[in-house]
Amino acid sequence: MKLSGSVNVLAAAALPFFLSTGATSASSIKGVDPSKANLYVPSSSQTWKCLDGSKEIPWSAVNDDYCDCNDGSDEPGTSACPNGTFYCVNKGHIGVNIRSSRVGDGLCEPECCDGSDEPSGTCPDQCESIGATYRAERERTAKVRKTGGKIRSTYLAHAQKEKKRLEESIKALKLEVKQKKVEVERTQETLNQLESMDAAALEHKKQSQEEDVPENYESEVHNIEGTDLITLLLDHEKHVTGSTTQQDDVKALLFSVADYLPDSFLPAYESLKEYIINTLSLMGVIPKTSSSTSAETSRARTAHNTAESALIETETKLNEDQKALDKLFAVEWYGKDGEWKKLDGTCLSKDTGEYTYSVCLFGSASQKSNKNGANMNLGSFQSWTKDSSAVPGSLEYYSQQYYGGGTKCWNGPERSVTLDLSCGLENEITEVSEPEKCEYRFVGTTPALCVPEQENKSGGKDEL
Ligand code: MAN
Repeated sequence: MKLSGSVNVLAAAALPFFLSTGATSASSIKGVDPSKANLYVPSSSQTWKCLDGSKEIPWSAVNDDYCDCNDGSDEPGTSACPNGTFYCVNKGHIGVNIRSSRVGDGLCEPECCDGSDEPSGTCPDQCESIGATYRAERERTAKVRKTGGKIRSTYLAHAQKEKKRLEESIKALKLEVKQKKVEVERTQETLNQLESMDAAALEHKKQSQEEDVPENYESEVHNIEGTDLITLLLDHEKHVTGSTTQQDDVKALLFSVADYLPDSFLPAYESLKEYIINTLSLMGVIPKTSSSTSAETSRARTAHNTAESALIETETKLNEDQKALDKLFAVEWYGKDGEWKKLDGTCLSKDTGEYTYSVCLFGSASQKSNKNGANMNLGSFQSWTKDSSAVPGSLEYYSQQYYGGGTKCWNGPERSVTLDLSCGLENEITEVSEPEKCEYRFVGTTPALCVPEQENKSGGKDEL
């Protein structure tokens, strides 16, 4: 296999079976990982113990191309043991362990760039150039990580600012709620007082006219509930007053009805009457004037309603701010440092020719036809990665977002998007594909993932 170009460089970095993490001096025994070199020493009687301690063999049996040890440790430099490993020194690049079954198979494995796993002369040693390209690439990504990290720290600062803003707002809103509750109580008390005064006045009026009530009227008004009140009142108007006018007469009629009602109907009647008068005046049937409910009572009721609405509005806002604060540093939302909050609602697009794909982070994703502008809903934010093995809060966890519940595909699932993210200087979508029908994959970059190297969980590397 020919080794050249950046693909092989990346493969050499990504594919190693084991990266060495041990000592830097190579063992004199072929294929031994430097971290185990001190274990490959003969006893005074020229014997050697398998690394699992299961057997003692002559020192000469080490790397004799015959497998003696169950753990394969006696053949680090040959392919004799199926379960053994071979260490490629890869001077100039990174030393790696490969499976010993690959030793002497005639293939030049990219990860063993020095060709030491094959007989001399089979594979060229390309570690110097591969190592140099690899280091240049690492340097570049380290730079991006560093610059991106600076952008990321502005995201963290944004979260802190947002935290402060919300905390202050919550404090002020709590105080406001307290004050508005007092106002609701105060207006309620005033209203109660005025209503009882109105009721007393009504009672007085009723008593003074009681003798005029027809004997059978009480039984008739028992049917008042559920009756079309307007019809009832207009009938009443015809029969009692003989009037057919629409304005003051309607009101006069409403007021006179109260005089004939039994006590138990008065409160319900009063509410209905006010409603009718208000409705009629709104419709322009009658002019807006006072009713038997005093103008003060109407004003008190309006004030109470206004106070109640204002309280509800403040309580809603308080609730919203409280929720926003809870989400700000929640691992499953904007991250334990709140680094994602800054990107909440940031929309990214990618034109692929046929469609323009978009995603508004933590919102929804769409697919817009460039031909006719038709927009397809690809789903809304459901969670960070769907890979349950990713530890919530880890870099891996934040490297993928899932958007689901989009427009249903004909004969298929609801449309959904998996957004794979990595560290980059820009917030952008770089690739879009549809690996399965109606299941889309967006690939993108963001500074939010540019964390310093030590926070990154990748394993140790031992460059030679
Ligand atoms: C539309 C688009 C495509 C999708 C088909 C499925 O044409 O949303 O991406 O594959 O519908 O029928």
